[in-house]
Amino acid sequence: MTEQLLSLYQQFEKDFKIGAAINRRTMQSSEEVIKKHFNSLTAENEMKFESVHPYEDEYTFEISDKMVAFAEKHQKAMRGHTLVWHNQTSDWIFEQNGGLVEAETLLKRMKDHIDTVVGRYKGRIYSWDVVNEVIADEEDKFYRDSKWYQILGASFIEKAFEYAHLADPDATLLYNDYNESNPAKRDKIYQLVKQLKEKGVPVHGIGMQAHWNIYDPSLDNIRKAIEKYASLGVEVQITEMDVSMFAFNDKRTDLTEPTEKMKELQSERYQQFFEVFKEYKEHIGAVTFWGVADDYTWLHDFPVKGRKNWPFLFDTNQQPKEVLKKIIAK
Ligand code: HAH
Repeated sequence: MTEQLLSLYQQFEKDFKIGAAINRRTMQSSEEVIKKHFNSLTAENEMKFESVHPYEDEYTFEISDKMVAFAEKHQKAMRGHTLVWHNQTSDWIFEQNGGLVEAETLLKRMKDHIDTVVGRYKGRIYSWDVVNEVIADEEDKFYRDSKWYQILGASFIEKAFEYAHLADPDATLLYNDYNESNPAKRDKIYQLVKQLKEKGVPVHGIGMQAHWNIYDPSLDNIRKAIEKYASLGVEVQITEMDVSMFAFNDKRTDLTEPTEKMKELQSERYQQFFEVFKEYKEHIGAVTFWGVADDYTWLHDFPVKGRKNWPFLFDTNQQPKEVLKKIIAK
C-alpha cells in the first residue's frame, strides 16, 4: 500500500485556515493539490482594480466570478485582494480632463469601486485586503508617495475601510503590506493601524505578506512583528507567503534547479515558520501562500525576469516536498 499523505489544511483546521493564491492557469494545473491541501483561496490578480474595473463605466467580473464559483464548488473560503493599491490600478481613476483628478471626485470613484466589488461578493468573501502597501520602505518616510496620497493625503486609508465595512459589515478587513517583519517598517505599520483603531476606523487585522527567503527575515523579527501587531487586538493573517531560494539582492541566473543546500535551508525554514505560526495560533486567522506549486510563481519574474524560483511546499510536478510531511506529522 502506498502511504497516504494527510492534508495540510486538515492538519491545521483547529488553528488557522491554509490558503493559496490561484489564477486561471493554476486553478486547473494545481486543482488536485488545491482541493486536498487548502481551505482558503485568494485571486492572485483577478480582483485587482485593473482586472475588474478597466474603465469608469465598465466592470469586468467574468473571471473573478468564476474563481468565487470554483471556491464555493470545492467548499473553500475566499479572500479578497485588493481594493486600494498604487499598482495594477487603472490610470483613469487618477485622471480628469487631461490632468489629475480632484480629491472629491477621486474619493467618489473609490467609493463606487469598493461598493461595487465588495458588494458583489458580500457574504461570500470572508476577508478583504482593503488597503495594500501604503507605508514607505524608506526609514525617514512614513507614507508611500502614491497618486492616492498625492491627491487625498492619508485620508483615503480610513475612507477605504469605512466604505468596505459599509459594503460588507461581516468581512474581516485587513491592512496588508510587505517587509512587514523589518523592524522599522513594522513600527510604522503598527503606528498606522493603531491610529486607525483609535479613530474608530473598522480595521480588523494586519496582513503580513511574508514574501520571505531562505535567509531572511530572522525568526526573531517574524515573532516580534506578529506580537506587535497582535498587541493591537487585531487578527494577523499571513497573506502572500513564499520562501524564495535567493536572498533579495542575489541576482544570479545560472540555476535550472535549486541546489541541495538551498533545499535543506528551505525545509528547515518552513518547519520553523510553521512552529512559529502554531505558537501564535490564537492571533493568526489564516496562512496563505502566494501560489500553490513551483511550476508557477510570480517569483519566476521578480525581481529577476525569467529566473526560476522554487518557493512552495509542492514541486514543479505538483508533488509534496519532503518538508510537507514533516509539517503535517508535527
Ligand atoms: C505583492 N507585492 C502584491 O501584494 C501582490 O498583489 C502581487 O501579486 C505580488 C506581490 C509585493 C511587492 C511588490 O509588489 C514590489 C516590491 C516588493 C514586494
